[in-house]
Amino acid sequence: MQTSQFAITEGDFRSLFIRDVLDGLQQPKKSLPSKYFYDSQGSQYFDQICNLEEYYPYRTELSMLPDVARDLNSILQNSWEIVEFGAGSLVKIRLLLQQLDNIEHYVPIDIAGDHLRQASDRLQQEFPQVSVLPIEADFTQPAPLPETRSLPKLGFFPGSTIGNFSPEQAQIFLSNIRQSLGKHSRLLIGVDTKKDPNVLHNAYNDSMGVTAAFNRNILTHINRICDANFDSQTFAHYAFYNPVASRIEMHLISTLAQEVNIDDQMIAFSEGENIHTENSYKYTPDEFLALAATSGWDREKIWQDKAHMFSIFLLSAR
Ligand code: AVJ
Repeated sequence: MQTSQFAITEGDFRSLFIRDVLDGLQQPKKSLPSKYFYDSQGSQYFDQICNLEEYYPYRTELSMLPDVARDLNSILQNSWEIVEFGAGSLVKIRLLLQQLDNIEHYVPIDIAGDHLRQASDRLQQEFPQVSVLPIEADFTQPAPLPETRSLPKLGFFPGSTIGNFSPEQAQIFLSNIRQSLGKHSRLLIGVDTKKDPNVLHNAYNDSMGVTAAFNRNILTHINRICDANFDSQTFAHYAFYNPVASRIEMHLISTLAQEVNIDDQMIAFSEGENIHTENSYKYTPDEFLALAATSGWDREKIWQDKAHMFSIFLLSAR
């Protein structure tokens, strides 16, 4: 398999990482970009989160995909190309490819290049009739798609990852992919729904403390890459549902006054000061459709599980 021409070097990654971290921590209200949860340890914690009883989104979406794929197979006529944003371990795409007869190309985009290439090689062997064309890139940045025969494109964005963007950022992202996927494209997107706030709360406050470890691991990741000296045990995991903003907020709260060195800078924390590490927005189906409509995407079909814990939308480009 070829290496992508868009691959970024380790040095680039480190300097962008340091710049993002210092930008976030030098604001009066400290924050960190949630994409930095995902080093290999963080990806392992995330996999553990997906297996938790309290964390319903992953298993609910997974259980819906076989039905979605069956319905989709009668909608998608002729040849299609699937482009997946933030493809991870390529688990969900299998449930689609098992039932879709008309997929010629599959283009998974993910920032974790080695992991992506290994998973792509395995997928290629399982589905020899589909050309698997991985791209190592940060899917939040516009990146050129491979020059393939001009097939109509189905974007795939599962997991409610869209919830990590603010509604304004989500609108920009959806418009951008509407542009890059082109005319006649469609988008299959998984979105977490609004529900009993106690259920939402528990999904981000699991009894085993896996989400807490996942949250704190962002500091360990910063230590390793940015030459920093966070003591992650001095930060408390704090996650709650904010019904006014329609989002789960995750924070790390310093339990003492302390100073932390990052690269050649010093960042001071007072006791009780927070770092905002993640938002996870929740949408009613109508709210999400209204947002998508402002980005050039029209409703084609909606699937929901019986308990309305999760929603999957098929949108078509206007
Ligand atoms: C991968 C972004 C969908 O927001 O629910 C899980 C990440 N954070 N537990 C989410 C996450 C804390 C997850 N997404």
